[in-house]
Amino acid sequence: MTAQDFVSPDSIRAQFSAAMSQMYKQEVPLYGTLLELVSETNHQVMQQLPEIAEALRWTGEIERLDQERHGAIRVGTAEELATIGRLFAVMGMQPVGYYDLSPAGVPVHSTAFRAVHEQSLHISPFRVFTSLLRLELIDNPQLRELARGILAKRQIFTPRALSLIEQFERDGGLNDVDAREFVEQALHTFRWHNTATVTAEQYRQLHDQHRLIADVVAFKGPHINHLTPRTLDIDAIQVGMPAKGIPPKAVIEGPPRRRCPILLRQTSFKALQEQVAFSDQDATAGGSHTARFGEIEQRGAALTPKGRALYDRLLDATRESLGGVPAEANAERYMCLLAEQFQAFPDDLGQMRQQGLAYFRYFPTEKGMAARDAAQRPSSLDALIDAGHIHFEALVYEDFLPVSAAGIFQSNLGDDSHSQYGSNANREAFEQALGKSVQDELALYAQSERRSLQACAEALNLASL
Ligand code: OOG
Ligand code: NI
Repeated sequence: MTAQDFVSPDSIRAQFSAAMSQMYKQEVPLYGTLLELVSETNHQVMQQLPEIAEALRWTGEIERLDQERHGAIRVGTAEELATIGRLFAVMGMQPVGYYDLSPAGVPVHSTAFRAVHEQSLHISPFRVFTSLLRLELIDNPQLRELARGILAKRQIFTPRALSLIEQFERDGGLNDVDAREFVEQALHTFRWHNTATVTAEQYRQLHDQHRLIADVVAFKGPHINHLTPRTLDIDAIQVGMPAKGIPPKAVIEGPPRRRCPILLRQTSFKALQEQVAFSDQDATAGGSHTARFGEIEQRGAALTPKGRALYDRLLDATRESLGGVPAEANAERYMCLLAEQFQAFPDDLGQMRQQGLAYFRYFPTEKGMAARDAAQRPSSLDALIDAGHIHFEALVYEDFLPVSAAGIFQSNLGDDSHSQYGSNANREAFEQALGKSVQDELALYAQSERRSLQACAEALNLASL
């Protein structure tokens, strides 16, 4: 077997993402409805605002938009997390970022598995927000042991998936036939099971401690709990959802509506109540569980540390002046306060660039190319931009936001979950469970920006930029 015969991990990821979407459409029909709404809205936006389509054409995002989605899973043990990491590596996905959800009363910490290079992201931007249950945060020792014992007995991967992962690690790749089989086998880990592994009474105990604990512990595997398409106008989606019979959560998480979107805005619809059979009951006993929900997101510019600090400060100030957590009752006031606070964040790509608030991608223009051998021409980046030799667009944010993720968790778990765990970040323990460190997303954006500057310099025949 030579490297030429291996299917690229990017292509395996694209296949897996398509297969996952297909599976989820069958499992959760509302997801299909949501996809239609998002696709209609995206077409409308591109027709009505050709400058948005133009920007997406520069960055190539226009080609990835239709297949853009992220999923989320919650695993129960360190071994499960480590093996999930190896499974995603077969698809070219690396753990990026560390998210501590404990301040929001959710006993998990998380990372996002995704491709890290812009060329790979262009082929498939599929990402999975992956959370690890933190049994150490459960204060009831008996329940902790019950959960530990149940989790120790389950195997969330098929034997064939495990052997294909080993084969990939040993040989350095998978051929076409093996890659297809891998996709099919890997999918099993993410399926929904309508039979629980615990009795109705055990489920009740786990559930009473925390709904999320029941969701992780009581089932055969880490069912994918949502799959999120990317829209170009989340406000239109929020307004359009009820007409399609989909009730949205009260507020859109993240920054307010802007001309130049930043980071990530997300909304979701409440979890579905689904029938399950507990191990001591049959399917007609009326058992149920709520786990799976729908989510939609709009992505904008990746922010530099300076931009991110400004974002965090404005978001904190908004929450402070609201005097509580945004919910149904204060939703309108929250969105007003948010818009007010964010007036302090420049809504113009040029200003955001000059003030060092966001990361960018740079492209040589036709004019720049025509002048590449001219004796007299500007050579600094700013001058080349002013002269129209270089065009820039914001680098899209590929990651998640902890406050938003907490809001999504909470709306899906019911607004009644409180902050009972305090702040308990423990990145070291997470990385130890994972068996490797998570990558720094800011470093990845900076590298991507650097590469685009280098490519520009080469194309324009300049020593450097
Ligand atoms: C994950 C919630 C977070 C996001 O997009 O921020 C999330 C979960 O509920 O498992 O998906
Ligand atoms: Ni999500």
